[in-house]
Amino acid sequence: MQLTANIQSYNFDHVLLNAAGVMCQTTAEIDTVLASKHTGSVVTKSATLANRKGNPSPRYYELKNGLGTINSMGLPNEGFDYYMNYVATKATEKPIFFSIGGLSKSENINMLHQLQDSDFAGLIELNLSCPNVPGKPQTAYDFETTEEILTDVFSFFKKPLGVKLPPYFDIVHFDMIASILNKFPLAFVNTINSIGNGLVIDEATDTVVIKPKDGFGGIGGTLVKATALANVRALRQRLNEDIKIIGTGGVTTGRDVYEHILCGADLVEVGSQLAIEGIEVFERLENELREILTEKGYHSLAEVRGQLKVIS
Ligand code: RRO
Repeated sequence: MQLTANIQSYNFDHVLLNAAGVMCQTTAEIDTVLASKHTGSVVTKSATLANRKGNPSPRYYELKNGLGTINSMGLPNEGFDYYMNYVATKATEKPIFFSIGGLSKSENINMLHQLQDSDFAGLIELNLSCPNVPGKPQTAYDFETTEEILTDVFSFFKKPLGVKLPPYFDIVHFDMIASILNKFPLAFVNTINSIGNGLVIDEATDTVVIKPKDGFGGIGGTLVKATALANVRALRQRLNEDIKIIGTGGVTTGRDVYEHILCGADLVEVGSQLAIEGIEVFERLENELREILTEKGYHSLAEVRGQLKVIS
């Protein structure tokens, strides 16, 4: 059974990887994801030029009944040079996604120049959707700024680059973001980041469950699956076919992975459930996915990708 995918000349032997932010801040964590026999790749924690401690704790919480998670980590990371040093010294067959999440356009351009001039031979993910840095909006909700940034980036950047998008909730917004993204030679888009600025309340104490921003934070896991599938599907229907899609959001079972692929995902990322279950999640999800494919008589993911049916 082939569970493979490709983005440009990069081949992935497995369809699953972590979502940026989960199990990828330190070299030990990145190594753990890479070493799994059931991952196709790893994405590193979104980097800023300088290292950051992030927001005060508590800043992550698991909702009851497997509903998902809320986080307001605030972009804690070891700094750009740390991840550059990692990819420069790590020998691996798996292509690596290097995620950057600068706090300004110039910070992102600075990091991209350094990546361009380096020997890094993997893929780059530009995070335009962090919901948790106080005072900083989620860039990709501002269509004009998004186009301006991509215009500047592609004026010099030649390596394979994708963008991490926030969830959209309006058909016209799907049209608008897709028409902008289609102007650029993007290798991929990754959809969705967490649903920004949700609020979760502790039943026993009537108190918010995380400290930053008085409790507002990004929602992930089961609660966001329908939104994630809609974004994967809507973008697959609108983007140039050479822009691949990484589906992220609400994956807790092999069936969820299968549904992302039905909607058109090339690779599928696991965030909340990886945080909850640990590295073993990839083996379970891959086994569950294989079972579904076998039961339905498929021999590869290529037969499933984008084949969602609608009611005529
Ligand atoms: O670090 C975070 O708070 C964070 C980031 Br950068 C992001 O892109 N998405 C998210 O849910 N949390």
